[in-house]
Amino acid sequence: MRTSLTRTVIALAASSAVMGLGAAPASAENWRGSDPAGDVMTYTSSPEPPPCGTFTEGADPANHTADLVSLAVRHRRDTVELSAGFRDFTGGGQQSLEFDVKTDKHEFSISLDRRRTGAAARISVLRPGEPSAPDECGYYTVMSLVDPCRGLEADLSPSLDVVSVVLPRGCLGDPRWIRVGVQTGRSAGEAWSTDIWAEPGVDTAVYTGPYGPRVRRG
Ligand SMILES: [Ca+2]
Repeated sequence: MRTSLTRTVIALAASSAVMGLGAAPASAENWRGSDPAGDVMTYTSSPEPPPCGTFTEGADPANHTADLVSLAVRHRRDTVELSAGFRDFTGGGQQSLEFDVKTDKHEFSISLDRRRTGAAARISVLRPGEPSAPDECGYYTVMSLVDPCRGLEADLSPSLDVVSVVLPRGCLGDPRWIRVGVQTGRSAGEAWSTDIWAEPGVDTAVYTGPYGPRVRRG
């Protein structure tokens, strides 16, 4: 189960700073993929009945602000640029966004966390560990190491409905190629709204990814 709860655990690991596959055709240095509009899912949890409570999943096609519509990757000589396009990124509210990056060496997660009270976002490069075995309720946890990355920058542009990050290739171990996925979560009252970029027909109920094709260094 890939839920906001799981991703929240990752965010907490990042904030503490102490905790710590598949082939695809080669492609050029730039790649851009689309994601359907109107496919935001909403999750609500209740503690009843114990011990696992109730977890309710629903569709929220009218949600604009958590609706990913594009993913773009530029793998340049010295930097990697990742951009996520939203249906409408205006408005405030707590929101998280993660670019999942698989390279020829490692997997990374570039995490942005915008607090409820401001537009500024915390941004981190994480190296996720293996998920724990699911507990009796099906939940698992993931410990992620925070990788220092000097030069990591993020740009949240509500007027363009785009969130982008730029980072030196060295922060990803100077990879020969990268594959990228993206997901976002946003608070919506008592619920948590999420969207995961995916090609049509691709299952998103996995721990990491799905990923786009390999994008080699330009
Ligand atoms: Ca979408």
